[in-house]
Amino acid sequence: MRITMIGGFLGAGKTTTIARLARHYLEAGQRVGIVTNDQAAELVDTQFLRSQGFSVGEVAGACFCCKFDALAETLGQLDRQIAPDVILTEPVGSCTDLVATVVEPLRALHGDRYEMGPLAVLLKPEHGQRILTGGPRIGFSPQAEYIFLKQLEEADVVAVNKVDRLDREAREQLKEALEARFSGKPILFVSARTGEGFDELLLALASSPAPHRSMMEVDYERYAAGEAELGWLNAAATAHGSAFSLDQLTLQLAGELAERLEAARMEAAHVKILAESEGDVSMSNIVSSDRGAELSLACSVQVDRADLTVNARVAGDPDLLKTIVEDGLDAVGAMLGVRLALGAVHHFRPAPPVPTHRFQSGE
Ligand SMILES: Nc1nc2c(ncn2[C@@H]2O[C@H](COP(=O)(O)OP(=O)(O)OP(=O)(O)O)[C@@H](O)[C@H]2O)c(=O)[nH]1
Ligand SMILES: [Mg+2]
Repeated sequence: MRITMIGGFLGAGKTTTIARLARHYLEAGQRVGIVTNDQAAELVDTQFLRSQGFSVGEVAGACFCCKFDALAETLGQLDRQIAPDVILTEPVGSCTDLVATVVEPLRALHGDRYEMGPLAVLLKPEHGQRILTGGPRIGFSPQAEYIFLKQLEEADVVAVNKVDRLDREAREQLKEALEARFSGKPILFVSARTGEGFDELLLALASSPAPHRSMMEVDYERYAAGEAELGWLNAAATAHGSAFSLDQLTLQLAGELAERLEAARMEAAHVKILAESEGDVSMSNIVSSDRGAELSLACSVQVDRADLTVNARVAGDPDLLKTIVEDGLDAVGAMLGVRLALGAVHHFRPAPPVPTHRFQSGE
C-alpha cells in the first residue's frame, strides 16, 4: 500500500488535486483511500470527498504530526476496509515539518505495510506570488509566511497549482523565484481544475524517493506563532425555506463573508462553505482577499432544507471571525428569505504543534 501526501498552504488546491488523482487511480483499476485532517471536527473536505463517492478516513482535532497514532490507526482502518493500493493524505494547510514528523516515522515504524511516495507540495499562487516575488504585503505576518516557505522547502516536488489562472509571465516569475530559493528542486506546473500538468504530477508521484537523511531545520516558536495568528472556525448550520437555490446560498454567503472580512482587514487564508441536501452538494470558497467568492461546486437545485458546513481560516481574532460568520449568516438568511440556524461552532487559534515523533538528521 502506497502513501502519497499532498501538502501546501491553506486553499492551495490539495483537496481538488486529491479528488482528481483519486479519479485517475480508480479509472486505472486501483483501489484508493483518502485521509483528511483538520484542527477540529466538521470538515468540509471530508464531506466534499465523500460526496464524490470516495472512501475517506478522517483525523480531526490536530495535525497529522501531533496525532500520529490516530493517523496510523486511520490508515489501518482503510487497509482493513478496502485494502487500497494507494492512500492519498491531506495534511492541514498550516502544517510543516512533515518529513521529520510524519513521512519518516511512518516509514520507520510501519514500513513493513506502507511504501512512502514523495511529498508533493502545492504552491498557492494567490499568496505565493506575493510571498516569493516580494509583492505588496498580504495581511499575513512574516511568521505565517515562514510556514508557507518551509512547506515548499521540505517538498520532494513542488507543483505550482492553478496555472489555468497564470499567464506565461506569471509562470516564469514564479519559476525563477522558486529556482532561486530552492535550487535543484523539481518544479511542476499543474491545474487541479483542468488537469493540465497531471501526467507529469502522476509520474513524479510514482517515484519512490530514498529515505530523507537530513531533516529541515524548523524554528518551532516561529512556526507556532505563525499558526496561532490564524483564526480558525468550523461550524455547522441548517437552512430552512421554500425552494431556495443551494448554489445561491453558498455563493451569497461566501460573498458576504468576503466583504465582511475585508472590512475587518482580515486576510482569508481559506474559507469554504458546503451545503448538502439529499445528496446534492454545493460549495463556495474564498482563497484570498483579492479573489472574492467563487462557486467551486455547483449543483443547480432548489431545495427546502439543507445542512451547511463552514470552515474558515483567516488572519485574525477567532472571536471576531465567529461574529462575522454569525452576522453573515443572519444577513444572507434575510436576503434569501431562508432561516439559517447555527449549530456547533468551534473557533480558536491553533495550539503550538507538539509532534508525536520528530526525527533528527541521520536517524
Ligand atoms: N482556478 C483554479 N482553482 C482551483 C484549482 N485548484 C483548486 N482550485 C480552487 O481553489 C480553492 C481551494 O481548493 P481546495 O482544493 O479546497 O484547497 P485545499 O488546499 O484543499 O484547502 P484547505 O484544505 O483549506 O487547506 C477552491 O475554490 C478550488 O476550486 C485550479 O487548478 N485552478
Ligand atoms: Mg483541503
